Amino acid sequence: MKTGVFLIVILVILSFSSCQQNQVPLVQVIPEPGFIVEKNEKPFVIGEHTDILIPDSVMLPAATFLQSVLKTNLPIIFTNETKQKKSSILFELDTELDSLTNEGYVLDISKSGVIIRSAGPQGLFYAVETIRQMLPAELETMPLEKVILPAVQITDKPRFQWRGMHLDVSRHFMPVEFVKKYIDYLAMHKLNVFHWHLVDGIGWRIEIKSHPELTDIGAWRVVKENKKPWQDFEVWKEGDDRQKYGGYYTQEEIKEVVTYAAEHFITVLPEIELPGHSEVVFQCYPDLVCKDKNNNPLRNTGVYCASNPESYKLLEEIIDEVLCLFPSEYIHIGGDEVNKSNWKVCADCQKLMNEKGYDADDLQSHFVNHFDEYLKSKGRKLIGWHEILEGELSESATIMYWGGINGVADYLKKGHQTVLTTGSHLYFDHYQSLSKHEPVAFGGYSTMQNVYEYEPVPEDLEPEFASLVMGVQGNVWTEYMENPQRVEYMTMPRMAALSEIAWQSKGKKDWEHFRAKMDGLIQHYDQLDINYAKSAFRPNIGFVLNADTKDIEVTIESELETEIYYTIDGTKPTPETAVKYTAPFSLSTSATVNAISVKNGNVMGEVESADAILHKARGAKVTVDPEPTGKYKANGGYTLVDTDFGGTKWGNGKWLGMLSTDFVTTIEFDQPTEISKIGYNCIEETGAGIFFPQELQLSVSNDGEKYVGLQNWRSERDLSAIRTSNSVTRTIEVDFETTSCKYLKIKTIYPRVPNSGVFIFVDEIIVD
Ligand code: NAG
Repeated sequence: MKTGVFLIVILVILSFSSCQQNQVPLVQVIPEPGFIVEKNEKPFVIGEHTDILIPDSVMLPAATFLQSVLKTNLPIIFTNETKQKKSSILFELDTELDSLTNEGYVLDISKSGVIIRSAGPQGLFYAVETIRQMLPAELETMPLEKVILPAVQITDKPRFQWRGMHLDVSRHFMPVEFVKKYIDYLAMHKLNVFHWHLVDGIGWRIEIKSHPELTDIGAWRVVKENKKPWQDFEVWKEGDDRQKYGGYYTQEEIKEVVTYAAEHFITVLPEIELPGHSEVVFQCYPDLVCKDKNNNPLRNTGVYCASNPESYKLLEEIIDEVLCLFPSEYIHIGGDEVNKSNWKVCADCQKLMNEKGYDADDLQSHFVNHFDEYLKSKGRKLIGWHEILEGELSESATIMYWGGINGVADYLKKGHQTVLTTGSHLYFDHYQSLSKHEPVAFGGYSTMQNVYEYEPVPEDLEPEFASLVMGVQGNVWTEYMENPQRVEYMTMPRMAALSEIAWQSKGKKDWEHFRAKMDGLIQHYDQLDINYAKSAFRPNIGFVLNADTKDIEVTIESELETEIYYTIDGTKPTPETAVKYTAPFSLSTSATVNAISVKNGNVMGEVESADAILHKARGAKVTVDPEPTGKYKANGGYTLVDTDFGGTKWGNGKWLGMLSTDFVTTIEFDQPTEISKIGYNCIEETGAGIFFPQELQLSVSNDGEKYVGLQNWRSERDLSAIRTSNSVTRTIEVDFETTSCKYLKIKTIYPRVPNSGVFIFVDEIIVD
């Protein structure tokens, strides 16, 4: 009987909510809750007589958090009553809700009050985070006269147990106050692991009482003129009067952070890098570097000597102190990018390798496994970057995978518990838009939408391997993040997209719904004064050539919802003076399109510009011989005359790339055409083996067979002096006497760089 009534209620509710389909949902929360039932009932008004009822002190953290969210002094009353009193907010621990896990909760709001239930205090806390996002953002900073909660029932629980964010405080030190703020942000997004990358080659940030040199020397470096502080570093020593940069956390501060995190149900995972990424350790203890056969120290490559007992002793002493500070089950031991060159020449390492029949990978495992055993003996577990799988790794070790999306399945098949910090999507030191206004970042490219759409468990992966995915994490390497503001810029709002992957059940993503929900969340960010990136709001100007009319169709869109205003007369757009973009439009003459995005009355980011160039070769037939290399084929020869320029990233799929070959581009006009110049657009990043052309040889023809030389262009640059680690674009302009032709041939000669493959990347070729 009861079940029957229950079913009818559900049906009524479902039919009621389906009538409401076109209305804005009452609950817009990130990450998306599991089930939301909107009740056909008046909302709950929190008033003077509202009490917060808790049967047990374990609910106190969630209850006090609710007080601070509501900015009221609602009394917290201890009660044995499990029934809800009128106008109360009742917290309940309900072990029968085990199926929800300790992190899940049921939030039941009716007009007479609120009941919050979970199997553990963490779930109660998350229910309050949900309430926080259901309330007006202004409440983040000031009390409101009337606080109303819609009548809904939410049943929610996370998909993954590990929902992490990492922060590298070695490359750039971040003050304790900011670390706590960062923890607040994690909690707000229902993330539960803070991976604290405390040490790396460039700076040691954790006080180790038995080895004070690590921070006395290792926490400070000299700021060099014209250098980022992390480049070409030199340690600072007492008495040096040059400007120093750095800092470290005392053990008291670390305890404070760990406690603060625990209050937010966040585990702090400390990372002590070994055996690599440790240059600074050997600046402190030069004697620990590997030695050659004459006992002379080798170069400091940042790698511990795997045969020296002192390496193990030092690390054990460090780890002992780390274990006293961090209660986390896992300890991260790094293990990435180990430069094994010293081991191959170190006399003692060679001896050890010969004795044991090891190669260099085995020696790495020998080192890592030692600490796996050590941590086990102390009741903890080891986790490390995926390179610790090189060699024979202990089966119990857990992996943090940071390769690209295509390698995930292979790593999971190796059979270890794994946290996915997939480099192609979850590296928040990578660029988040293609705008030239983005601050310099490490490289890479992963937009808000790329993060959101990332599905961590590969399709078709056998369940036994899929179940090894413990969760996901965003990594924040700070080589290019000099201060907290920059960290906020790179992590927010991508952290919101990460939280959806981490929390929401598989297959329930809905990008349009997420876009709409972000409106609410950014209002909270604004109130909290977070320096979040405007990248996902930037207007992206796209050109598509209409093959028939040869006009350019212009689209202007932003990833997240905004109002867009544009001009085509070169003036700066403002909401008052510019045209509001509503649909794609056509251009039949060249123009500069300038656009801005506006959200809640605020201009988001800079003016974005793009030149629509309706040149004479647009839409012509183009062949490229030989064909472009590998994946750098874009849309074939047509790419070069489609009026859509390659942009600032050579890997964005818009560029044609040719590896170590001269090549010929032939443009066939519809009819004989008078031309007098070309603009050849190319990109260079010599660090990635990409160079500008050495020479362009132009010739023309009217029958496509007999060609007459027209003009050559040659670079006079000294190649040995060229070093660019960031991409630079350039238009090579070649002018010549006006000539009429049906075919234009451009032979591109690549620069012969000794001992190196050379890529040429070319996109639009403008002909006028
Ligand atoms: C890798 C390094 C890291 C560096 C980062 C930049 C890992 C596990 N290792 O080269 O030290 O800061 O990428 O994206 O990411």
